[in-house]
Amino acid sequence: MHDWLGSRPQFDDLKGKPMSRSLVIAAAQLGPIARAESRASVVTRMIAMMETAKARGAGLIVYPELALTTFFPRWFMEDQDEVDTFFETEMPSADTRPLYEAAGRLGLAFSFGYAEKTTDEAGKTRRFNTSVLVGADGELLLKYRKIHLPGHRENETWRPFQHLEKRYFELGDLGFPVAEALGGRLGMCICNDRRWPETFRMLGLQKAELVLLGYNTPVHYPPAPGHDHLQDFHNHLSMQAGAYQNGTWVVGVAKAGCEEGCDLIGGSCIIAPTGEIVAKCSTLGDEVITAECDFDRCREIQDNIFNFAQHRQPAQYRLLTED
Ligand code: CDT
Repeated sequence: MHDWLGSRPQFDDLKGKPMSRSLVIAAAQLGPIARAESRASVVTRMIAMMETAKARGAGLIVYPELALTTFFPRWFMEDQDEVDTFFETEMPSADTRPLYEAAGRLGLAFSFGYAEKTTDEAGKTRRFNTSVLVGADGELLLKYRKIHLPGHRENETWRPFQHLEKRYFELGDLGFPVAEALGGRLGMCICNDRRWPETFRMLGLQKAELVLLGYNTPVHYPPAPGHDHLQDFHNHLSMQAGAYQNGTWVVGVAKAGCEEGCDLIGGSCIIAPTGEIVAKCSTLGDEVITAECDFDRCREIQDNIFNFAQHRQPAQYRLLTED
């Protein structure tokens, strides 16, 4: 498709050439959200970041996991009605519609996470940790429900705070979908998913060119507190490896800072298919970073060192799918 590249492009050939499938992407890190902060207030913060992103030429803005509320799995709640106050039963809702309207006005696609409460065909109530990608026109382009739910189910009182995702959410039932959108091939995952190479490989096998992900990661990990100083390292290690080993852009976006007494890491960043971080947040508050992402750069990796068709040996990987 690119005459000037020849049939087997060398990396240097890309320098100085016009970029053909580029998208300016904004990562919109959110600072802490208090338990008492309303969704309307959070949406106002998100819209302010949309304006910043647009001023920097972005076509897509990416927000964190569970972006509309505080990270509620840190608390044990027996009363399901109380738990449900953190869930969305419709999207958009009266509270979130201004976000959709702002995106329409600015011509910006957007992605964010939220706690989704829904009813299936059999009338059963389902609760998921969900992310959506929405076009500027409000069209739902992609939906993902978190598969690797970390933490525990019961109240573990020895912990300084809980991590009850296994209690409040069920396993995502949509697999790891990808969509052709915004000029590229896009997939999503959510927070703990990024630590699992299988997540990125599932998306890589579908030729994803961009993976969007949000996270809420406490600095303190109660089962292994000796690893607390490694949280930022493990965050970037996982995402950079996922990007490189699958030749895909990765946009990782934190909810950061001291939220209800619990410190969350920041480090939101945009990672090139080579695994290099090309933009990174430097605060623990609301902060927008942007990078121009050329989807064609995925070829540098996907057609060469990680050309799956040429070099993968799936017959040798059977253990991966055996229970
Ligand atoms: N939100 C989320 O998945 N957080 C986890 C915390 C560590 S496991 C308790 C993460 O993987 O970052």
